[in-house]
Amino acid sequence: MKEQKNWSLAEVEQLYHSPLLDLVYKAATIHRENHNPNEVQISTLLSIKTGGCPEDCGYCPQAARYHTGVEHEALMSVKQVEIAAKRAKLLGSSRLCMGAAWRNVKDGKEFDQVVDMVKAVNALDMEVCCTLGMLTEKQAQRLADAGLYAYNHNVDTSEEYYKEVISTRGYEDRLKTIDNVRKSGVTVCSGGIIGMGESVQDRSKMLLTLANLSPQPESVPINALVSVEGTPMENLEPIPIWDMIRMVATTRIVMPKTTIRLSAGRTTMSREGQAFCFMAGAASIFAGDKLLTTPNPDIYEDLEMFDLLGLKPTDPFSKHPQPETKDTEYIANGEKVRWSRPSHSIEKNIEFSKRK
Ligand code: SAM
Ligand code: DTB
Ligand code: SF4
Repeated sequence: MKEQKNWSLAEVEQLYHSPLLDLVYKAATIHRENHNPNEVQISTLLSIKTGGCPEDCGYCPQAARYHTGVEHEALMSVKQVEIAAKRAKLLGSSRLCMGAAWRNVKDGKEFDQVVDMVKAVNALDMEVCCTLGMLTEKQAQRLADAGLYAYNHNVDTSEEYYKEVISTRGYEDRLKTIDNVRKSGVTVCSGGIIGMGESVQDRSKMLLTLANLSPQPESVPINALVSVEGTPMENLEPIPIWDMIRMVATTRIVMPKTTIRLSAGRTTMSREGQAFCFMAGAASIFAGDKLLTTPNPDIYEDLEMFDLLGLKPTDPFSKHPQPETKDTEYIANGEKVRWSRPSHSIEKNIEFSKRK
């Protein structure tokens, strides 16, 4: 296997600042060598537990200490999640990312319920991703055993700028959770936000942190800040689209095999701008009229954009095989549900080959 390149800050910054068309051309070439350039994954976000978070992330409308108008909502039931996942799948989503406004995962009834949600969505033949805050190695292993495909935990920015944005936890806490996820065998999804007042050097340092993880994250979401009234970042202006294009292109070059996700902030991006991002290596969008709590483009407008650009939604598990689950049952609405493997599953294939 080809050895992973160790990037330096000067190299990443030089890439970011290179003439835009050279940068995009280089990124697009690498993208085509490693991915199908006409495929973009449609993913859906689902806020399974909203608001009331004890952390002080300066960008986040779900932090309890800011008055943003986000209503606190208790943890959803497994049945509600199943219904939302089926709906998302019908609209073309192959990945469901369940987000909880938690500082960290606590063992107990609520975590057991999330484990059952993971089993239920995996049974629908969709990639299941969770973003629940900090996680121990043991908790990551439980999610892996339930069939979790990916865990999202963003580094968000450079280590230096992180202190300006969040005071209730440190950068090393983020890296520790990412390491716990990696050890469990679940794929790693980690990226960040641009437009929080950080410098280009901070953006480059963030990419350097991610690119120098070994192995590199399978998935990197790039968010543009959605500035929300009531948060300390309420007055920040949206970033120019050129910054997003540069960020996507640089990410593509330093992490050639990673799936880059064009995440928050698409409501202010034109179709031309997004097309440029797909050209530069973005291969996923979050679809549906809501992200976790903030607005997102209308799904039918996104599907029209796919048509216009000739893009095809990516099938689930095209990059990594579907995870196995260790048990066969989960609880939905107080009732035990038998785990039903999708038709192309290993077990069914074995059964089928035995019959022949
Ligand atoms: N509580 C968990 C955590 O912090 O890891 C999971 C949920 S949190 C909302 C997931 C990610 O959403 C954050 O790490 C951040 O990158 C992104 N995010 C939150 N608010 C945002 C905003 N206003 N604009 C852009 N991205 C945002
Ligand atoms: C990620 O990097 N972006 C998504 C997902 N991972 C969880 C979340 C975006 C949230 C935007 C703010 C909100 O809607 O509350
Ligand atoms: Fe809480 Fe996550 Fe929002 Fe931070 S980003 S306040 S940890 S929900």
